[in-house]
Amino acid sequence: MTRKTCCLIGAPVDEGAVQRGCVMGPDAYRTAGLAEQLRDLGHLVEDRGNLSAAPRPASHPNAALKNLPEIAGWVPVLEQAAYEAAACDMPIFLGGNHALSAGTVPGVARRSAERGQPQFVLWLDAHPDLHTLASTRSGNLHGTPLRYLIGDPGFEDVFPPITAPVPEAHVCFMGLRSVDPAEQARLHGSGMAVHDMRALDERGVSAPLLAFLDRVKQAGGALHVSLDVDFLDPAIAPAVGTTVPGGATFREAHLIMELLHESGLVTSLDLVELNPFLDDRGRTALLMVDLCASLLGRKVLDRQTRSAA
Ligand code: EXY
Ligand code: MN
Ligand code: MN
Ligand code: MN
Repeated sequence: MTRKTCCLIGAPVDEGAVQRGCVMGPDAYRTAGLAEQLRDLGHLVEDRGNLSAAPRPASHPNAALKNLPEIAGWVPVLEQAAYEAAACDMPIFLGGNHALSAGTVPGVARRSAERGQPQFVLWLDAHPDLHTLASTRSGNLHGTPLRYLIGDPGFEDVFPPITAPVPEAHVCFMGLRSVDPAEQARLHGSGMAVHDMRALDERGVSAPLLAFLDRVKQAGGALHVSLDVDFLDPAIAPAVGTTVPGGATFREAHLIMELLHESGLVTSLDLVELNPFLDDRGRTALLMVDLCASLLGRKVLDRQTRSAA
């Protein structure tokens, strides 16, 4: 297995989620032994501690928006930190709620563009997070990052212009099961690969994922994986503020991570929406660490040991 330098970057972004508590996410991953598990696999681990950001003046006509100055302060800090961390083999951003991806993805995409690599994104989530600042009804900004990072209008004067937007055809969703009308409208007819839970029920996780990975490989692309805790079924991952029944099972999630490892295409990772305040003796944090270890190469048997079909 290829030894990687994994950089851990804590992004304790608490504003923008429904329930406060994601601020404790980065340290919960540390307590759950993320660094030790990665070192046990032979990787080098550099923990860069937690980022912080001051609010920036920001306003928008949508009165429902919550904590806009705080998130407007986070995005440029995260973008620069992600750009710098993308010099590592595997930057791992420890959330914090999903609004953080409005900074991490543009940052790693800027690095990929410098390398002449197209950026791809795998969004593992019950939600597409495709609202603009105007379309969100809840005003929770963790429902908007994907719309921003593909370069859609509607974020001007609040979030910075993106130097390397991710082409919508380079986005793949898996696990969707809670999509608002405005998000459905943006998804319909778009170039995004949309594999909701029904698709996974009918076709499994391998076929859709392998098809997407083949496109990344053909393009010589860099792949950012954004793993939202609520992608998983709440029965195995209760520590998240936006649970939706009928999520991915333990095995489906592990198979995705193992296939991602075997592809060798993943160049950055977000672990988002963990809320330790809602956890049960750290079981959700431990599961997310377990999945991260699978993405970084931990497996039960080598392919050669496993019997063929
Ligand atoms: N679509 C709903 C909203 O905009 O409020 C729910 C968003 C949940 C977002 C979490 C991060 O995945
Ligand atoms: Mn999300
Ligand atoms: Mn979600
Ligand atoms: Mn969520």
